[in-house]
Amino acid sequence: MSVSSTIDVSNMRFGVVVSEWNEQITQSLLNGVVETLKQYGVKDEKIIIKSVPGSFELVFGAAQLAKSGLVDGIIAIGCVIRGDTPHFDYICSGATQGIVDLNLHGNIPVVYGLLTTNTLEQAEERSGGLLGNKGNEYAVTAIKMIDYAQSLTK
Ligand code: DLZ
Repeated sequence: MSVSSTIDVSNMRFGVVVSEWNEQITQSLLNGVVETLKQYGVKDEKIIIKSVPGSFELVFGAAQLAKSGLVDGIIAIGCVIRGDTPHFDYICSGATQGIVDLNLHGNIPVVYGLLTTNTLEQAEERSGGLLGNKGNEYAVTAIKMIDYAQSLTK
């Protein structure tokens, strides 16, 4: 995935909400996001990064950041790893539906950066390991979606 050179990122402000659970994974995803945003010319001062305790809190975190008016788009980063209880399903469905609702009812795009895996190894592979870093895709998606939103208001 890449961003067209016709897209101007200079007027874009990014919010990133990161979950502390499975921090080693979410920090790697965050690094992937920031690295890619900068690669496309986004300046540090245009990126606001906020932490929340777990993936379930991503929805509140993103909703409040959206309401603040400080950003044009948000990337919600979390990692849920399947355990022995149904907790995985509740957290995944709550966070996922919450992000869907924010996209449907809010004014700015919220990128779904929730990694849901069966094992820690699968999460490692996707956060800078053998299968790349999904954070790169989240950043590209955010740029494209902010461009989409801005194209309708100009
Ligand atoms: C409680 C919990 C569990 C068991 N697993 C995860 C996980 O794998 N990934 C994650 O981001 N958060 C987990 N949490 C915490 C919940 O997201 C949430 O923070 C708590 O239920 C408190 O609302």
